[in-house]
Parts: sequence; C-alpha cells; structure tokens
Amino acid sequence: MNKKQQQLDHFKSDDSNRPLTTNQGLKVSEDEHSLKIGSRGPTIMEDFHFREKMTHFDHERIPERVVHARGTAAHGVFECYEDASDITKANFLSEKGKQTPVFVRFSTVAGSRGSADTVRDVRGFATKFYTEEGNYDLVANNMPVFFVQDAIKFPDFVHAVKPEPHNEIPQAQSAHDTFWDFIANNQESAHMVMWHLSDRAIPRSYRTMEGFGVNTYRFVNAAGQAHFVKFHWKPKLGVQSLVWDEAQKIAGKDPDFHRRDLYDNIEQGNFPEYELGVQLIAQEDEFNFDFDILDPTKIWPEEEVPVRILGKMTLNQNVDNFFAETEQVAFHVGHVVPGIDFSNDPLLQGRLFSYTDTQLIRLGGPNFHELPINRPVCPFHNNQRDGYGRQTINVGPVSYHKNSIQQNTPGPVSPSDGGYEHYQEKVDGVKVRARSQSFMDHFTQARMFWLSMTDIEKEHIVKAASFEVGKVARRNIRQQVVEMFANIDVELAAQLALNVGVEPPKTIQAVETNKISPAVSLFANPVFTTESKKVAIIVDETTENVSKIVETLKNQKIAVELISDRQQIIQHFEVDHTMDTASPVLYDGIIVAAKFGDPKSSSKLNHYIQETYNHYKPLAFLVAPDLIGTNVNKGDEGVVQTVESFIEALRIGRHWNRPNAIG
Ligand code: HDE
Repeated sequence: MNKKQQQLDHFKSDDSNRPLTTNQGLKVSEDEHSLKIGSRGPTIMEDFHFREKMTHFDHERIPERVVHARGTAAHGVFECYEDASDITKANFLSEKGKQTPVFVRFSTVAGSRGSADTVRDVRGFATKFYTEEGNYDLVANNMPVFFVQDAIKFPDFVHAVKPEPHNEIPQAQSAHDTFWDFIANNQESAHMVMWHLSDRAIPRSYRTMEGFGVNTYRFVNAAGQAHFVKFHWKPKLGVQSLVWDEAQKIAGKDPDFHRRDLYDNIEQGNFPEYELGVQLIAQEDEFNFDFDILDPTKIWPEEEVPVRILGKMTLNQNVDNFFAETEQVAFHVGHVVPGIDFSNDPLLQGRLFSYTDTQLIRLGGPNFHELPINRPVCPFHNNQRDGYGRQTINVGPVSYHKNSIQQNTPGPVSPSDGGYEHYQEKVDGVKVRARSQSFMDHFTQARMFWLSMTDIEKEHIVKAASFEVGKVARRNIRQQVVEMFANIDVELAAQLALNVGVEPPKTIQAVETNKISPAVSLFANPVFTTESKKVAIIVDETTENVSKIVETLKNQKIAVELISDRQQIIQHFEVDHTMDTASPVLYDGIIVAAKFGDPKSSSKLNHYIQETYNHYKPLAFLVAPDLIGTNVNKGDEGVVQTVESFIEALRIGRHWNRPNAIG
C-alpha cells in the first residue's frame, strides 16, 4: 500500500454493523418517525435528531466547478523510467523505478455535474502527484492548444460556451449561437476550434485519450539550467474515438458511458496506462521557431521538438467515495515542486490565480488542503492558522515568523536543501495591456492541423462543423464563421457555406502554408489492439458453442456481454442484457449468433446490426439473419462470418470503407 493510501485509510469509516448514532455519538433508538404530539399531531422543535439529520441533508451540496463540473477520478501510481536530473531536479523524476502515488480526475468542460459524458467537448485530464517534496499538479486537457491566449478572456469564452443565460439552453453543447459568435469574433480560437471539431472531441474512453499540459512551463536542473517544457500523456491503448451519431445516442442510452468504462475496467484489473513525455526547448532557442513558444494557441510540432518519455502512470484503484475524493479534490497549476517552474505564457499566468481562488468558494474556505484527498504525503508546517473547518490543532504560542520563542521555526529551507526557488528570469519592460505581435498569426497552425488530417478525419470535421454551425439560428453568425474558416481552407469554408445555407466565402486565399504535423492525426497513427474492447454476442436457444465463443474472445482480453430477447439462461450462461436494456452503441463490435423467430425480436436484432454497420464497427454473422429493411452489405469491410476474423476486425477498430454506411 502506498503512502497516500495509508494516509487515506486513517480517514475511512466503515459503518456496517455499527449502531446508529447522532453526530455527537448519541445512540439513536428510532429513525423513521419525527417527534410529535400524538401520532397525528405536529412535529416539535425539541426533536434534535430530526433537526440534525435534516440540516445536514439541507447542506449536502457544494457549488459545482464553474468549468469541468462533470468528471470522474481514480487512484494510481507513477513510475519513473529513467533519471531525468539532466533536465529537472524534481525528485519524483530522479530515479529509474521510483514510484509516486497519483490521483487523476478526467472531465468534460462545458456541462453541469449531471450532464452526459459523450458530448462534443474538450476533456480535462488533471493529475495530482503526491511526491516526497509536496504535491505536484499537472492540470491538462486532451487537446494541446486553447481557445484564448490571455486568461482575462477566459470568463468571456466560458460564458459563450455555457448554456445561454436567458433560458439555460443548451446543456453541454457548443452547437449554439453564443459559442460560434464568440469564435467568429475572437479568431485566436481558430486553431483550437479545429481540434474541437475533430474526433478528439468525442473520445471512445478516458483510457484512450492523450493529455497535454497546453501551457509552456519550465524545467530547471540542480545546476540552475532551464528548458521550456510542454507536457504530454500518451495512452498505451492508443487514441480511440467515437463517431458523432454514436456519441449522441450514447448520451441518452448511457450518460455515464466514460465514467462506467473507467470504473469497470479498473474493477476488472484492466488498469489504464499512460506514458508521461516532455518536449523541451533550451532557453537560448526561445526565438528560433516560426511561432511564439509562449502562445497557448500553438503546438510545438512533435516532428520539430520530439517527445522524450519519462515514465508511466497506471490507474489501479477506484475511489471509495465519490464526493470525498473526486468532488473535493482541488487541483492548481501553482502546485509545483523544485525543478518545475512557469513561463510567461499569459494564459498560465492567469491560471496561477484562478485555481486557488475557485477552491475558496467551492470548498468553502482556505483549509481545503486539509481534506484527505488534498493532503500532501510529506509533512507540512507553516504559520497559517484558523478559518472555516480547520482540522489541525497547531500547538504552542507561535504563529508568526520571525520568532525567538521557537528558534525561528518553522523556518525557510535553502534551495540546496529542497527549498523552492523561482527561476531567476530577467524581465524588463513597459507596463502595458497588450498582446505581443508574435501571437497574432491565428491561422497557420489551424491550416497545418487541417492539412495533417486523413481524408476521413477531414470528412468528420466538415460534418462536425456543419452540425455545429447548422444549429446556429442567426444567419449573420453562420456567415461570419464561414469567412473565418476561409482563412484556414477555402474549400472547407465553401462546403460549410453550402451545408449551412449562407453565401460562399469572400476570401479566396487561405493563409499560406504547406506545413504538416502527422503526429496530430489520429488515423495516421492507429494503434491496433483488442485489449479491453467490449463486444456483445447476441444469443438465443439455438446458439451453438456459447462457451467456446466467449472463451476465444476473453483470451484476447476482450470484454464480453451476452444479449438476448429476454433475461434467460443460455447454456449455463445468464445473459447480461436484453436487446432493450442494452444498445448497439455501447459496444465496440457485435457478434450475431441468434435468429429469433418472432418478428419483433428480429426487427430489434436488425436495429443492432444496422447501427453497428453504420458506425463502422465489426460485425460477425455466425448465423445468417434476414437483413430485410437494412442497408447492410455483407461483403463490406469488417463484416465477417467467423469469430477469428471478427477478432482481427476488432483489432483494427473502425472500418471506414463501407459505402452504404450513414453514421
Ligand atoms: Fe482550467 N480551470 N482554466 N484549464 N481546468 C478549472 O478550477 C482556468 C485551462 C483544467 O478536475 C477551474 O478547480 C482559467 C487550460 C482542468 O478538478 C478554474 C483558464 C487547461 C480542470 C479554471 C483555464 C485547463 C480545470 C474550475 C485560462 C488545460 C479540472 C474548477 C486562463 C491545460 C480540474 C477548478 C479538476 C478547472 C480556470 C484554462 C485544464 C476556474 C482561468 C488551458 C483539467 O480555476
């Protein structure tokens, strides 16, 4: 058990087989009836038990996060691959095999706490490393750039993407007027919008997403040498995504799709793994790029600045209590350890204020660091005192520095003994409200992203843009957005104009660049695997060899569920779902091993087949169903007749070459 788990154990309470008491420890003899005058009479004030129970309940809610409200989290461990002391003095990166406990929270950005998981959105990927030198938080997203360049614009951006204030519609969507109005009028968003319209915005699971620190940080080694650094998480399972029609349907069929996937896989021992990588730019190379390395709307193309892998994180334990851990965890980009420092990236500078500030309202005061999930595993001492919910009982008369009563303790520690020292950057300038000219090119990398996409990804972006902008009621906004896209690609803009019913763009020349970065494409870098993919076998009384099929799939680490027309036992297997309680959109592939005699069941089966086909997923027919009323073409890619060929098709994932599919 690691240090964090040992610490958390002290706070855990198992209430089973315990007598019921009040919060004051008084045993309670009756918990279903309030104290009344006569069994039909009024309740009386004297009922302290009722009042305590009801008051606690009335105060159970805290404000949800203003962004990233919807999320889920897990514990794990980070293991360092190699001594990275040439680039950073961070102790948790100093030794091969060194292990550090971590807690990770994944999230969507725009929706409320109860919104669906599979909406089109950026995903948060925040990691707390409980290091021996204090907590280090890497607060990342699954896309490497951001919508705005200066933190002062963040409230405007968030107001625009959130539900519109007059009617609080739409929930967890960017497909509405205020979002696209913001984009058209704040064109620094152009690059991020391309990522937002791409398949990255509809991940298959939290286990199959990259993470990016977005902002430019600094690594400093023991000799005081610094590098600019960008952080990356690379999932071992590769990056996998949904298709849009499927994502929308999952939002209804299982709004907890991503939360459930993470929880179930960790319970089953399929621990998600991600490698931590860094891109490094030496201090002296700061100005050697055709973009400003402090601009958070720019990537450092991996082909130009390679990613150096430093270690691996494994998520291996679910939380015991969602509120205590997932809801109360408080991340902050300013939680750093010696060896990790900041740059002047204007988005990062503003974030350094916002994260603590937001915890004060959300967690009700300045003592949130004492909550079990937020406590460092190393000792912490200072002269801060009091405040709401203070738990530490600091003893003695001294709560100030400097002092003689306590030999000037707790006292500062020199950098050579681990005291944090800010990188001594020389800064010289005029106090201005302005943005550097070097931040003004909003389209070159947006076009680079577009040019780096495969044809299928391009098709998805056009479809996504047509959907999103098509939902914008105001024609002038649709027109403005089309004009903006023309700077990225004229054909893309013209196609969009046609689809959303506005004039073709006036701009006839996009920004000039032929640069590409193949690393940003998902489909150019596929990872072929069957690992922990989820498959449904549709069975009935006539299905042969159920156990053999199940075993063959499980041998390939595939998760299997049996589905039938009703809850029943088929060859000793209890089916997991009926065709009504499950849905084809919840699986990575379907094996059809039943025919069903009655027309209702066969038409449900055809719905399963049709949807799986339309979403380009593997489909095996072990029996020959009647496909009347479907557009399924049995000769198409990924439509197979044996379990073995199904496994191969599943390894590939989506089969895009299906001319009839309409997903
Ligand atoms: Fe955040 N962000 N953010 N953000 N962010 C919050 O902090 C903020 C940005 C990110 O699971 C808030 O505790 C500003 C970029 C994640 O608890 C808040 C700016 C990136 C999470 C806040 C940004 C992120 C947050 C809301 C622009 C990717 C969820 C609740 C200047 C690198 C953490 C909270 C969790 C949460 C402010 C931009 C990632 C309000 C001002 C860029 C993953 O403090």
